[in-house]
Amino acid sequence: MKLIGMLDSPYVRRVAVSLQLLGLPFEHRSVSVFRQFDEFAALNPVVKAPTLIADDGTVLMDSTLILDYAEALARPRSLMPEDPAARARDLRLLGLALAALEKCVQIVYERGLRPPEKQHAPWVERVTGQLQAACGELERELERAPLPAARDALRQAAVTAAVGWHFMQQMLPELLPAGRYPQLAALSAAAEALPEFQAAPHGDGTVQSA
Ligand SMILES: N[C@@H](CCC(=O)N[C@@H](CS)C(=O)NCC(=O)O)C(=O)O
Repeated sequence: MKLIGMLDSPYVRRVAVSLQLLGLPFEHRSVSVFRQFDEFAALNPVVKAPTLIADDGTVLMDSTLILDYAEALARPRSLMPEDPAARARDLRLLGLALAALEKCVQIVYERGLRPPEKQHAPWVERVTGQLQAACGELERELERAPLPAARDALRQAAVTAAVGWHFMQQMLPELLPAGRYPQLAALSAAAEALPEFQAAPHGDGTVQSA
């Protein structure tokens, strides 16, 4: 199967790291949704990263849906807990991490894609508050019970929180001072040292399988 999209997208990166952890071989093509719009559109006319082209040619998009498919392929290997209570907690953590990422990307697009005179301060303020609320909740959850960051115990919630924190620190460090979020910073540092993260570094490179 083929994973399309750049590793500067946290959504592409969480899929790239997860496919490796699940033991699923894939080819990565680093195509930009902005600079290579036409090339991307030839693979997926909707131009959403990540896009996954399955071995039978099915074109999937949205990282969470792609990971659902990957989990089905990898069974019995999984990055999600089976136990309903443990699963509910991981889903809560995932919801918080994905909400934070959505808000971060909204701010990045507002700043990067809109001309300054068309930026709407009340909207940016609202989204910034939501971003900080999601990271604050996530930090409190990790204080209460940290997520294991050891390679063999790593779950999807940890992959996404770690990829997400690293991305947010690259993009909006001034809105999320690392000292205020020590649990997230520690999880991210431990995860970034793992081979599957190092094989898929944030940026414009291609996954070098771990
Ligand atoms: N909920 C989606 C978000 C994906 C997303 O927004 N990807 C961005 C790149 S970071 C993208 O495709 N942007 C181009 C666009 O939306 O037009 C997911 O989890 O995959």
